[in-house]
Amino acid sequence: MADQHPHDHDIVTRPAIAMAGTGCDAEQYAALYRRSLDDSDGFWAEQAKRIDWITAPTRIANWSFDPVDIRWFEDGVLNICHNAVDRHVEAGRGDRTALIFEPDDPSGEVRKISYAQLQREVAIFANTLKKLGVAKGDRVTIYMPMVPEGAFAMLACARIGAIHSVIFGGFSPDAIAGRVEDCRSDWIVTADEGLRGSKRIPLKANVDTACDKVPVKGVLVYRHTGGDVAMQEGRDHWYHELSADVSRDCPCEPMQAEDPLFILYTSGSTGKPKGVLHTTGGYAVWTETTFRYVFDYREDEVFWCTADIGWVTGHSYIVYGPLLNGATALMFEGVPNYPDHDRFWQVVDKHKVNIFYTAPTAIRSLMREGKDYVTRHDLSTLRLLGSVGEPINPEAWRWYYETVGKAKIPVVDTWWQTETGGIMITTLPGAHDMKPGSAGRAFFGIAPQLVDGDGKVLADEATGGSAEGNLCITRSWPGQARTVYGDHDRFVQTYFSTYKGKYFTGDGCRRDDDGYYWITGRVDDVINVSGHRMGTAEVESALVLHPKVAEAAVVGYPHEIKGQGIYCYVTLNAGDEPSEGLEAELRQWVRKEIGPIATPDHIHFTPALPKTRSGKIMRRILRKIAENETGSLGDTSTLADPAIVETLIETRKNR
Ligand code: 6R9
Repeated sequence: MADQHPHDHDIVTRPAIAMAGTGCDAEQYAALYRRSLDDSDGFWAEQAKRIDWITAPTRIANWSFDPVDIRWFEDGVLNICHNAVDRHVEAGRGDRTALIFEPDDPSGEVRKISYAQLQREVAIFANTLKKLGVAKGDRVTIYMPMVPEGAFAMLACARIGAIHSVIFGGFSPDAIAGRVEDCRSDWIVTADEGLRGSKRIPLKANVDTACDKVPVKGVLVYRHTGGDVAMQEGRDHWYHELSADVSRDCPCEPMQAEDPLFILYTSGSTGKPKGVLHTTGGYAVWTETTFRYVFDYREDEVFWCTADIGWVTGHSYIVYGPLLNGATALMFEGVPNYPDHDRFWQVVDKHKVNIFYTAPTAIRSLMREGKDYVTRHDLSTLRLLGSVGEPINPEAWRWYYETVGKAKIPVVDTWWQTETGGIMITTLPGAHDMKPGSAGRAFFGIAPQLVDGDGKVLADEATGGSAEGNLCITRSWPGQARTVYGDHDRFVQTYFSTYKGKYFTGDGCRRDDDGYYWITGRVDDVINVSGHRMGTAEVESALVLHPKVAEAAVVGYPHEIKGQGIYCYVTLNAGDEPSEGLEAELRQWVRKEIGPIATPDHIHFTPALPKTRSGKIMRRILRKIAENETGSLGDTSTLADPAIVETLIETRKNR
């Protein structure tokens, strides 16, 4: 009872919901959770039965966190595309809508793609990739706008056993080049342009710039806006031309459960982004099962996850999770505030959305515009709301619950990561009361543990009780990432070396007496800006590439809308002077190097950075100054030059 917190008892009783869907009630949760830990193999063998296997697995879990070697269902053979697409058609459900496409322009053409059409489109896409020369095991980079063809491309790769690496359409040419090079991808699938909030995004032009640095064998270009693009003879192909005469039949390649499915780059606390690798069988079981239980899906419902397919949330809950369940998923090309701040709610009514899954940053930015944008819409089809990507502050939670959900429908706050493949901590809509600001309880098979800096166990499911510490997971689950592509040592170092034998999430967390987890944010040098995960080191590397910058230190600070903002301390080379012009230039510079999501909020020029005598930048102090909490700087005795701190406080930006 030592670590009780005032919010622990803010309970919102779950609205009574009839268990008509795929979810479970409180009693079932308790029994299933118990079994998932006590008889893990039995539990997962049973969940895996909802997947169509070419050869059913007999070995279920086979993993070790020391040394790190993770395998699930390893003698099973399957194809995830068959499971997400074909089997629904074979079961006579081909007429059911798989994807609804809502374009950026509200008066543009809506597309409804049935499972039968999806099967045809994916087969054609797969044959087009083959025609280009793509073979099993090849890495295919996908840099697409939010259009169904992005999902077709992913599923087509899965169908033929190629490994997809999707890059968010907001990333820069340099970011593309780095990722293409890292996984040695010979092929890129892109579109002429993307469209967001009526702005055109030059996707193909960005790919061209990337390919000047890192050449590839082939670029497949989907014509979306019809904008002008340059096509390079021999390398670039229009999708509509290359696909025109391919066969409509394409068999699904039998894959071993542990064959790679995709690589997704994500930020860590140091250096360049890591290519997190997910494999086939475990990821299929995990996304199928989490979607099923967390969203309590019912036949014919429309599920809308507002993420981009360039992030893991889009992979798991626009494409794989919903389609594995035979659900109808909405894909939205646009942004929440175009043409106006009620676009989300307009789309909910237009497509009769039942389950809506978005990020706290979107909720906060819409909340700021006032309730009227929400209340002028009916929203009566909504049955469940979800949140993901960052901690949701209780105020935003209440607005979401009361204003959008009319205090009648449950909210699930789902904690998970690129590395976890799917949802790990959440309440289940038919099983649990909610606590605004808490992600909730451990999902089936998940064993969270809170440890202190020395690795001492403070609380877990076995000990119970409340404590705050660093969040580890002590046993593997099917959707866990298996490695960092091409660099298993880095995988081991990053996730399994801080606390030997445990997976360390990088997040701080509190557990309360009711077994609810409250994520407190990252404890490493990773920041979360509008739900986009970014390493401060990435922004620093971009800054020091500028010829006038000598050194840079980047920290996050609380930002009302974005969750965290980007605060950069910059020292210039001798002879270069700070100016407003240079400040603007550096902002542009980072945008260009990484992408618009990394645009610094504040650039603070300083003659020097506070360092220890051994030369380590004291980030703790820089964070405090950026947070405007200069009254509590803590111990500054190890500083080489304490005077610099006074200067920084006087000249700080975020007042
Ligand atoms: C799915 C996704 C992972 C990091 C994670 C944590 C933060 C995600 C959260 C949350 C509090 C939630 N995070 N969901 N924090 N409550 N419901 O976002 O993956 O982009 O890899 O980010 O996001 O800090 O460690 P990813």
